[in-house]
Amino acid sequence: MGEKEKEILQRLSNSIINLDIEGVKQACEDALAQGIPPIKAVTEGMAQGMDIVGQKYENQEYYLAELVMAGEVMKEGMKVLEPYLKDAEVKRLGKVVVGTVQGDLHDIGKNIFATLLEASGFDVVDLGANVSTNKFVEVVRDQKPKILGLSALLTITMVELGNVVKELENADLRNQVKVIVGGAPLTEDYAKKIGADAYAPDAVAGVNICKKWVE
Ligand code: B12
Repeated sequence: MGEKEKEILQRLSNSIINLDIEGVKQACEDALAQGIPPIKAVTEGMAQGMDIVGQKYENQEYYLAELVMAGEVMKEGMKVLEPYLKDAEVKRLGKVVVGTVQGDLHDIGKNIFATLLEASGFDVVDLGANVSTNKFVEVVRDQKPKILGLSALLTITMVELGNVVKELENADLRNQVKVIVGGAPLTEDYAKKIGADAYAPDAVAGVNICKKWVE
């Protein structure tokens, strides 16, 4: 990696940490101008900053207001990068429904997953955050996606992932759809335990699993 590239990735991360909207927009534009792949600007730039914001929150250096701001700053950066993430002409790979489970408002990671899926040629139906189990079941029944992607960021909402899987079983829909789960508190073991088909530690790995499934 060149010095210039390193500097821009660092600036992307720092802009998130410093809650600097103008800085993040500028850094995203510089990343594009420098030919840094937009996905790299997300995963090795802004997402790194978001991790540090999380640590600062844990250490009580940052409070809820800073968390909210960091989320907003990342969204502004995503707005700059998104057109370029979606630009590529790619073959269509099928439908994926995504959403964050009930009681959980975290949607930044889920949005990145959705954006990367679209960039890879999937048709994404994004149900947003705080999505009820019934809603997921209904949409799987009506829209018949190949894949359902569920996100949970809180230890108290992780259980909802298992509830969705169970309700899909009860509705006789479980064998029609692959279920992939993601979000910071999850583990491979947990995903297995609740009967999901896969877990991914990050959005890129998640998209790669989805691609394998439809090959
Ligand atoms: C930003 C943020 C918020 C923002 C969310 C804004 C938004 N629109 O999303 C706001 C301020 C709203 C918020 C609120 C709260 N938050 Co908060 N938040 C965060 C923070 C700092 C970053 C999360 C984030 O966006 N990370 C960046 C993205 C890119 O990472 P990610 O979500 O993990 O996603 C990646 C992967 O996990 C994966 N992925 C995610 N989903 C999926 C899905 C699939 C299918 C796949 C394949 C992959 C995948 O791909 C992504 C990219 O690679 C985290 C700390 C942290 N480091 O995680 C705390 C954190 C998650 N929050 C926490 C808490 C406690 C809360 C609150 C309860 C605070 C409060 N006291 O009110 C509330 C709960 C609100 C609610 N009901 O949901 C705790 C959770 C602790 C726990 N174990 O349960 C954390 C861990 C902070 C901490 N260390 O204490 N939060």
